[in-house]
Amino acid sequence: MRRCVCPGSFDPVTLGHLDIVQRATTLFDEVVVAVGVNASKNRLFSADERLDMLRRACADLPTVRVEGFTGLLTDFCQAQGVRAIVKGLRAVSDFDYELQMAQMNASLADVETVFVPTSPEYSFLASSLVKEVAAFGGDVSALVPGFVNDLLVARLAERRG
Ligand code: COD
Repeated sequence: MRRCVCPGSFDPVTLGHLDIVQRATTLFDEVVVAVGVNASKNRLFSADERLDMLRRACADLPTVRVEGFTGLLTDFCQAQGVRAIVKGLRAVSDFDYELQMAQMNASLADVETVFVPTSPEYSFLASSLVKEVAAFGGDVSALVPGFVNDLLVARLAERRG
């Protein structure tokens, strides 16, 4: 069985992430979406919230499984018996860092990174920008699943107090 891992922080998940996950399902028999839950003070959504979001967003993709991971991604891949990491590439600016991570991961374990080019309509899309635009009242409803937009608006309203 051909399996891959699609890793990320997903804070929050965007349509750009989901496009890569959906396209990975056409290349691999099983896709493990790996939600990085390493401790960080700067997350808008908790690990459990991000896991719930991904499970809900991928509910209509039967070959997708969502798992959390801590520590090194390569340790997670080895524990899952997966040799392929699928990453989306948005622009040349992504490439330098993604190449560095791919080579580091390959040096740590027997894993290959497969790069999937972003769909043009999502090439500008990043979780960080979605949060920034939403925090200033901008409409990001076309960029994230509807329920994620609702959670985002509610969380930012809570934060504003
Ligand atoms: N179009 C296409 N792809 C996209 C888009 C988009 N609009 N937006 C995001 N993506 C893809 C990219 O491939 C990106 O890498 C991935 O989705 C995840 O994006 P984020 O922003 O949710 O996640 P990151 O970049 O914060 O996640 C980084 C990891 C958690 C994968 C990384 O930090 C990691 O592997 N951490 C574990 C610790 C480790 O092993 N460190 C050593 C690394 S060499």
